[in-house]
Amino acid sequence: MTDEPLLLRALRLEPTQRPPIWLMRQAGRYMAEYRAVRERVSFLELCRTPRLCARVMADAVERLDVDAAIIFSDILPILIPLGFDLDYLPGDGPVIRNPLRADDDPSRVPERFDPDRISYIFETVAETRRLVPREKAVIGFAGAPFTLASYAVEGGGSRLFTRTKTLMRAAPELWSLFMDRLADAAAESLLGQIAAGADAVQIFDSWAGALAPDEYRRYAAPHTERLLARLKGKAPTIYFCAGNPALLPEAARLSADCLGIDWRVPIQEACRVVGPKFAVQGNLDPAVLLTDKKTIRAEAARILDAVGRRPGFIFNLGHGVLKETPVEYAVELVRAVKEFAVSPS
Ligand code: 1CP
Repeated sequence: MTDEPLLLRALRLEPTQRPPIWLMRQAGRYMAEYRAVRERVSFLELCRTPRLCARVMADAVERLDVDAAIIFSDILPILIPLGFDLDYLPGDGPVIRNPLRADDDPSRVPERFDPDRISYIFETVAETRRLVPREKAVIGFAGAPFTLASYAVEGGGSRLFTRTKTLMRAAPELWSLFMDRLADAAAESLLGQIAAGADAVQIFDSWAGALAPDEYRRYAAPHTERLLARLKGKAPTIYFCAGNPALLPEAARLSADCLGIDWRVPIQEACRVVGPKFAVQGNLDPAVLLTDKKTIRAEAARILDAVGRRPGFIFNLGHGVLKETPVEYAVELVRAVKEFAVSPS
């Protein structure tokens, strides 16, 4: 199949002529087209309008000429059907007005998750698939249980995660019940996205790095594995566990197909730690995209050289595109990766 997305071959660890590339947060505030859409609609309205989500992502994919479109959505709206009152405040990010607390009754955690309440996410996948060329992969996504729980317990973004860490220790049964429900909700979301046409799915564990390895093993990993187990055989999975390189050996025990690597660890070191079983995705520091074209090219070449001919490498940033990023610098990165990889220096 000639139009099979390069990303899918890399996820199966098959040799590819060059590594596929896409960028986390490739559609967002750094793009004027996105800012224009957001002048007209709130962020939640945007997430609930599949036609606009697909347009925003398809335009970004065309502009950057990346190999994959992640759907335009967010990890947090899944909390709404679980009874959380979610809002996004301009400039301040997400807030949850009724966070889960350690002394809450376990009956507050709904017994089952109704995927019909997030059907707009499935429609976004289908619309995105229609707009994006066949040879580019469409990636669905969800938050990992720990990262979702951190928002539901803190009531929004956090730096220290003190309430979350207190709840998981003070009320381990409530924690475990809630984490299982989040894993089930994320599984329902991702299975629906796969049914709607997602070629692969990514699980974002953006804040797992707040945990030490033994805490991660006890309080987070089993629930992430519960989620991954439900996706086995349905579509390839990418697990992005950010913020703490000491967690990589733990992540490498999970049954994902690919591990996302953040910018805090040299890519060759990450490849060594995770071993040959996993595809690997990463890990250019997004701050490099604020420098200049020469530096961007040099840093991209450094990563490609370090990875060498390892099968199953997907070029990406080590975290999302920063909002100050000049779009032409992101375009330059994609161009550089495609050129270097075909004719290595
Ligand atoms: O217009 C705006 O101000 C909204 C900003 C914004 C955007 C563009 C938010 C609010 N979410 C998104 C889109 C988004 N979120 C995508 C879309 C696709 C893309 O362009 O690549 C994805 C994949 C996400 C995932 C997401 N949301 C994560 C995981 C990835 C990461 O960045 O670590 C997290 C942690 C969130 C929560 C969230 N949603 C929005 C913000 C500003 C945040 C982070 C807040 C915080 O720091 O806690």
